[in-house]
Amino acid sequence: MATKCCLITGVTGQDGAYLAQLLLSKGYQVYGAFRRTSSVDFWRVESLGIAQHPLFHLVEHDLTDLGSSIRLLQKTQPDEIYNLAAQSFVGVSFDQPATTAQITGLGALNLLEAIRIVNRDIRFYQASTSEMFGKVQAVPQTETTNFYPRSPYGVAKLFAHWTTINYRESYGIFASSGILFNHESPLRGLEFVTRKITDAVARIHSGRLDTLELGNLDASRDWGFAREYVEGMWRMLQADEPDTFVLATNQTRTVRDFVTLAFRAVDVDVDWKGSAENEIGVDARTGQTIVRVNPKFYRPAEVELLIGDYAKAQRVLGWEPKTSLDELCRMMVEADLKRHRVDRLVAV
Ligand code: NDP
Ligand code: GDR
Repeated sequence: MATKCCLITGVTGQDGAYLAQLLLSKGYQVYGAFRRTSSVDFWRVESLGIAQHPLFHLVEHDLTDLGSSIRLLQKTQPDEIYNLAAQSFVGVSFDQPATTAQITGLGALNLLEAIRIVNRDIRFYQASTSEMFGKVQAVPQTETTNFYPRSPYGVAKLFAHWTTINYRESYGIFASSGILFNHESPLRGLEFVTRKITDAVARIHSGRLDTLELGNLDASRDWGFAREYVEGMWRMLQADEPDTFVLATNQTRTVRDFVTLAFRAVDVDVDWKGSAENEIGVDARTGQTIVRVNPKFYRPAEVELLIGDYAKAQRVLGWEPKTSLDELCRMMVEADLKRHRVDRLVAV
């Protein structure tokens, strides 16, 4: 069988790096698209050891430019496209709603238009999100739960999600949408809450930081391991039919729980005191305040509770999550300790 060729947008991001590694291991020719900036950073693909792989090619692409998408498809002639590029930080989307709509919403439309124009046989994966569920309509959330996005990011992703379904139904394009719940890893960006926490734990542990400041500690998320989720993306494009699938763990924990877990990985127990804006986390042994709420990290509208039902993905794709949140959190703390040159994890 001829070597398959794929195009991954957002290859410099967390999922892009893991997916590129997975598809290279399956023998794919991988084109990784990145956007031009004055100082592009390929640290993730470098840390996975794939930057120099003979089947890995980096290509410049502006997601907001239809012409750029058309030329990219003509040049790379992929069998599969994974659209992972986005302005993906929910918090920033409140300050940059129009930019978010252009990249995260219209970017997907541009790629689908390019497929329609260049080659309708290309299979397309859209990185949809549990943020589209937003204000809780039902728990756990499934492929049929009503959407109620609570941020410009969620609204833009919902546009891209329905556009994907529309191109599937209108033009017969194999366009699938993965509604992925939060997934994390040592490659997660520092602005997202899990990595912000594990990085701070490593810095507090090595004496380089006194206190971790966070926003809403009550938000509950369904957190899984990113490496397992990119496998689910690939399986969606190998299925017999294009469709929509939830990938999740069916477990939910608060931000506060994640902080407690992360400190436990360095043998620190956190006592929680006070409430709302005055809540603090104290090192149970030393009495030192190590966590504080800072309302500047609150969002204008919050998604309070996410928990996903992945039964359809399990049934149709044979996909299921394997890594527990305890294991994931420990893996992330360990990686951050290493980065901060503290190489010994205190036994729990
Ligand atoms: P990241 O934020 O780590 O990566 C986003 C990628 O998009 C980066 O490569 C970034 O490039 C690129 N990008 C941003 N703006 C543009 C642009 N204008 N043109 C081209 N590329 C651009 O996200 P993740 O890897 O975590 O997520 C991958 C996708 O999955 C995203 O679409 C995200 O919204 C979605 N998603 C993520 C979930 C998660 O929990 N991780 C859950 C559900 C959906 P640069 O490096 O230059 O910034
Ligand atoms: P989210 O992830 O918004 O779910 O989007 P994030 O880690 O940013 O926030 C999760 C929850 O933690 C609360 N929170 C804080 N968040 C951040 N970033 N910083 C803080 O200091 C802080 N304090 C509390 C947030 O309010 C929120 O409730 C992620 C992204 O990867 C999206 O691209 C993806 O679509 C969704 O996950 C599923």
